[in-house]
Amino acid sequence: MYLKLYFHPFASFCQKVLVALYENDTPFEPHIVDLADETSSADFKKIWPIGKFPVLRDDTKDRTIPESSIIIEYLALHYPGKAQLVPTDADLAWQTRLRDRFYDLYVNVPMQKIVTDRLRPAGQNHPHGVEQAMTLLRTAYRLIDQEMETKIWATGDAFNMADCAAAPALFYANEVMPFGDAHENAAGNLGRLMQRPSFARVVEEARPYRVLFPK
Ligand SMILES: N[C@@H](CCC(=O)N[C@@H](CS)C(=O)NCC(=O)O)C(=O)O
Repeated sequence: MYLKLYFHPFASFCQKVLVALYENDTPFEPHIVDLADETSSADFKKIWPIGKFPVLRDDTKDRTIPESSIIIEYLALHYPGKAQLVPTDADLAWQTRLRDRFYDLYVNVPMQKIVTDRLRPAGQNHPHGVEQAMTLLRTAYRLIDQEMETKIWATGDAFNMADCAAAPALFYANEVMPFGDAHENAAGNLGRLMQRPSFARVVEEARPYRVLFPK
């Protein structure tokens, strides 16, 4: 029985989990959710009423697992592969979780705020929220740029869960607020992530949906 993944190929948090699955060639049954479609959205909310994806369903263990980081932790525990995405060393593990939280909360979330604001109907925008998101993103870029001066991947030499989080977050953030010349190390990091076969595959699979991205 395959693991089932409820997701959308263009959604950044879903891409984070796809990277993790592809890193380990973990077999899964894809279930694409279209939140814009009433039936698809209603069916998905029967599985996870919060209505945010990705969500993993493991019928073998009768478990429903939401939240991208928790899904990756679950996979590392129950379906491990060649890539150790959550280090077993406790000290490295907390550093990985810290960087994972950083990319989710201070890059992915503000990036989404900027993108979703562009999708709002005229007159329903939230300029103050967007300004706050841009300020947060600017600070995050500065910190990432400092960190990546000496690192190959988010926590050092090994690719792990924090890099799964970093890849889509940085990819889309660079679209809405380009790194520019001031953040060469962050740009270099994104370049490496894009060369990584797991993320290159994710980007390729999301290509048909790029028209959805607001200019
Ligand atoms: N903390 C969640 C965030 C998930 C999330 O925000 N997913 C977005 C797609 S990238 C979503 O479901 N958006 C639809 C909505 O908010 O209605 C995670 O890490 O999985």
